[in-house]
Amino acid sequence: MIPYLGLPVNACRSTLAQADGSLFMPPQASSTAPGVDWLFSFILYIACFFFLLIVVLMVLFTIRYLRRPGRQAEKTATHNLALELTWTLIPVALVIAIFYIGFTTFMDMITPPDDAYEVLVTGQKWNWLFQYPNGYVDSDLHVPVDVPVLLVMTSEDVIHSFYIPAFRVKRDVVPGRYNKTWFHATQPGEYTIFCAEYCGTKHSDMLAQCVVHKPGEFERWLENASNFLDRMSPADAGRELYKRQGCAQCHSTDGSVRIGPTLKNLFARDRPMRDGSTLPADENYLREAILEPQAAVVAGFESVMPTYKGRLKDREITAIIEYIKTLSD
Ligand code: HEC
Ligand SMILES: [Cu+2]
Repeated sequence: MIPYLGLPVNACRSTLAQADGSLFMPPQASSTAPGVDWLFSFILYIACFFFLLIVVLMVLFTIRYLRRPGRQAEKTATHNLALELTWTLIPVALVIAIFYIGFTTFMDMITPPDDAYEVLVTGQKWNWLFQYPNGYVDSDLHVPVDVPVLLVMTSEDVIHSFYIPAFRVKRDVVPGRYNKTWFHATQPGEYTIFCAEYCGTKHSDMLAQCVVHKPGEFERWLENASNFLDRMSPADAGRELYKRQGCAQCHSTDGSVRIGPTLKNLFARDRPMRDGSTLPADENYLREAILEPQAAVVAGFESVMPTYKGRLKDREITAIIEYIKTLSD
């Protein structure tokens, strides 16, 4: 990946494709985004105004009252009631206004509507998993446009932070507890999901897409995506699972080493283990590698693979194994 303005290119691409983002802001693609931006600009402009006012006066006064030869110190006023009231009451009114707008916007952002569509989110080193009400799991978040969506989020390992800049949504994802956030997407399109909490070496790769579907399309997508095991050959379904379950974050299929070993030419080869033994990579080996990754760790790799026990059904594991077989020549 080539860095572009500090972001990986594939993260930037979808952001750049959306015409209505400004130079400083991503597009406003959720119902709360305009309010958040308005408050941000309001505070920014106030800060700019007072910065200029103070600095300009400071410079003028420095010149005006500079000590010069032959000049006497002028008599200084003790106080000026009108001036003191002005510089107290105006800032007080501004601070109250900022608090009021900030507090009401924040309450809107953390109070999901009762009829929100619920998606379960799991953060893990280093990908996101999204589970829909019918049990289907995907590594991207798909949502309908114009429907409030509630995310119930937890982490498998360390603290992550779920962040969609285009929706102005950011919330920590903490192991051992559930954090919620919600949004109401207003424009169909694809928006990048980031992890905003440094969570280890591949933190910056912890990316996903939020696909906002046009009216009526979301149901069709979910129906299609959920039935893929029935519609496809095991090897094809295995390729889908490899992509959707986040295996691709850590395992390549082209021979290159990522966080884990490549899956290319893995099947039926002898695998060196960390403890010095050698295991043949047959079906049972692959099954155990997916369900009990800690049981036998491949030499030269960290034991960081999450277990998929309870998350993949037998049929799905079989499909993945069939797919891994097709990667051997
Ligand atoms: C967070 C990164 C990560 C994810 C996600 C991940 N793995 Fe792994 N995987 C590893 C690492 C690291 C190893 C090597 C260490 C070990 O054996 O535990 C490994 C080992 C393996 C092995 C044994 C490979 C060999 O060379 O013998 C298989 C098979 C495997 N993973 C399959 C999968 C599948 C299928 C998925 C998705 C369902 C997956 N992994 C998800 C990191 C990951
Ligand atoms: Cu993270």
